Amino acid sequence: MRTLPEVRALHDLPLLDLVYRAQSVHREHFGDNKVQLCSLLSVKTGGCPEDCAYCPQAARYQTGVAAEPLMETSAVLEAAGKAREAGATRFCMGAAWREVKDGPQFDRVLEMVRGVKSLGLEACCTLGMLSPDQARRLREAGCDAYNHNLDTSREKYGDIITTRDYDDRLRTLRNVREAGITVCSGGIIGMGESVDDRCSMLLTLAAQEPQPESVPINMLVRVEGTPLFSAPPVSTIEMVRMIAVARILMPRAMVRLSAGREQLSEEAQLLCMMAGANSVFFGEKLLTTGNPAYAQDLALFAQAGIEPLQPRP
Ligand code: SAM
Ligand code: DTB
Ligand code: SF4
Repeated sequence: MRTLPEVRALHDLPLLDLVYRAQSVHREHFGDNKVQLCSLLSVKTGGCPEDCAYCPQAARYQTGVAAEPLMETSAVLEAAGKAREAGATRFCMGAAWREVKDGPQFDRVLEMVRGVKSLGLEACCTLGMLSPDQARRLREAGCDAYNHNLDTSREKYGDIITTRDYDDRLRTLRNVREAGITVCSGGIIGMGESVDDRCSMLLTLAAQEPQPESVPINMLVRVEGTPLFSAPPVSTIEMVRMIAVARILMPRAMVRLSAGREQLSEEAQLLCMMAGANSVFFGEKLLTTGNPAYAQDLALFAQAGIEPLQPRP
């Protein structure tokens, strides 16, 4: 599937046909009832110079998120240890930076990555733009994955973010790939984009060679003070369609049901899993907003016979 009309036709199939196709593709490549649990920690919160219209951490919006300095490594490793005890196998560290700058702060992030790896967790970072050399240093420290979202289509991008462009995003993804780090890249629905914008973003992701190993699909968390606070909400079914199309276009990727789970009923989350989602953020906080508590998720998985992925030996 290579053209936008083809992807759009898939997206618009009757829902049950679409979910059936996505579930068939999913079973062919995964054939199990496993879900990957990834824990997220904001290691450097707020005060970001970028203008991403959805983001509570952009300094220019009054959202009540206080800017904090980069966390100490010991505190990060304590959080990582707790996440592992709760059952997470991947630990993702997020920083509200436009880009990584060489120096003591980046050195500290490298130390965090080494520490997370020594706990037996997969290490993932999301730190903004990266140069080829910085990507290489992250890989050397043991970083397994780098999250850098395209967020929306190339056509829509300028309405959401003006302080960088789509090619900057694609360049960082290339630097990550070339350093031998796996790519985690996806986007957000609910920012006033059209269905074609959503399909176009998925097409761009799927056209990457190789395709991203991980594709987070976020439903906009509307945070007061951000320009998108009053964006109209998207329906659950739109989320299911997005996940199903991502699964069909990227059969081997971990498709992550990411931000927005607090707005989805448990049944809706299970429908997303039927449509091919096989990973979630685990723990009661995303970066600055809420997420279901550990116990709530574990109870849901137990009820549905979904098993958390075990750490790799
Ligand atoms: N600053 C880095 C960057 O932008 O690449 C890393 C952190 S940034 C917060 C990571 C991702 O979180 C964004 O690309 C966006 O997809 C997602 N995100 C941020 N705010 C969100 C919101 N309110 N709702 C849903 N997703 C959001
Ligand atoms: C991704 O796609 N979603 C996560 C993770 N990658 C870094 C972030 C979601 C952030 C939601 C808003 C917040 O908590 O600040
Ligand atoms: Fe900064 Fe990332 Fe938020 Fe954009 S999404 S404002 S780059 S923290």
